[in-house]
Amino acid sequence: MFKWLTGKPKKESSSVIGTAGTTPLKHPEPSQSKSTSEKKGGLSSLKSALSLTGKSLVGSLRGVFGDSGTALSDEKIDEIEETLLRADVGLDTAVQITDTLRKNKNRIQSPEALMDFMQEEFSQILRPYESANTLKYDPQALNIYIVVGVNGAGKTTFIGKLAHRFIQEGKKVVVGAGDTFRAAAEDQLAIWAERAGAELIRKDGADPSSVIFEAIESGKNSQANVVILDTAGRLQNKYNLMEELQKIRHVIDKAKPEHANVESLLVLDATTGQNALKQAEVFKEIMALSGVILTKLDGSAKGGMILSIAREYQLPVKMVGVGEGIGDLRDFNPNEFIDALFK
Ligand SMILES: Nc1nc2c(ncn2[C@@H]2O[C@H](COP(=O)(O)OP(=O)(O)OP(=O)(O)O)[C@@H](O)[C@H]2O)c(=O)[nH]1
Ligand SMILES: [Mg+2]
Repeated sequence: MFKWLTGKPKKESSSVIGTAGTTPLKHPEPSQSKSTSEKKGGLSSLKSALSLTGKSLVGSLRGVFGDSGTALSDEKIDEIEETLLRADVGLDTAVQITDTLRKNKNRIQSPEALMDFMQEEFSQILRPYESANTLKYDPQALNIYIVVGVNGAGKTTFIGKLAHRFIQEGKKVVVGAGDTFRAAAEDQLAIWAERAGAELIRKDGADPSSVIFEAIESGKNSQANVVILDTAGRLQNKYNLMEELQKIRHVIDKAKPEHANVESLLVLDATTGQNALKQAEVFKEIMALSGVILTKLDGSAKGGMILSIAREYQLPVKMVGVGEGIGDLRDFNPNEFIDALFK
């Protein structure tokens, strides 16, 4: 999916460096439908979003195990590895889990024991990131969130949801339309900003850095609590992307006030599986990331990638998108994730 060019970057920036896989390249207006949380109530939507993953993973693992009292053969352990891969647990992580399983196979005599083992393995992988899983917010500072990711991943939608959440909490929010490559992107953010009640800074067709500079200036002048910055996901190649993001980071460092909390958030589309993991690798190489926002978990049976994001890329998942509505954003909590999968 990523077709990196190694040569000199081209000026023209309309082509796509990567897309979020199966997501059609449309730029819709924010969904007017009620959010999943409004329909189903509270935290249950993380659980319902993950129910596809949980059902398929737990169902398949039980199926592979067969009857209680039988021992786990090497063939069965291979099948378990395949089951993990199908749930989008990356290869290295799946191999690590099944290697441990092989060493412990004598004490695992029932499907229940296998589930307990899996839960323990999953929580060991996610535990080191537990404290990093919350989105950092400093009430004494200007909180600046820069949102990056390939096109279609869900950046603009996430920004709308995050702005809404902060505004619901009584915070003052500025959003900066740093994706200046196409007017529709700015229009889309404008609709979200209006719905959320955030101030919008846009300068159609201008250099993204100048928009970002102005958004931070505006945040400082109006004593806002939060500035959220949208960026383009469709740069020509890795070199362009790196140049652009470095420029943006430089501007943020110059413009930010003395007391600032700056977080770089990578948005990944859960439905794109291994392709999203590849994107994590590339963006991590390009810039320091604070964590991942995993979107479209509502439409995916592939929540297993959360494990690989943590273990292979040492990135905490901070929040998850569970629908297209403005309220469809959840904090990510490792224990809740494991509960949703196995209970
Ligand atoms: N089901 C579902 N759809 C989502 C979620 N988040 C975003 N989407 C949809 O994904 C599509 C792309 O979202 P955008 O927010 O435009 O993605 P983007 O990363 O800003 O894309 P570019 O501006 O092209 O770089 C839209 O149709 C959104 O409604 C989610 O959590 N669940
Ligand atoms: Mg966008």
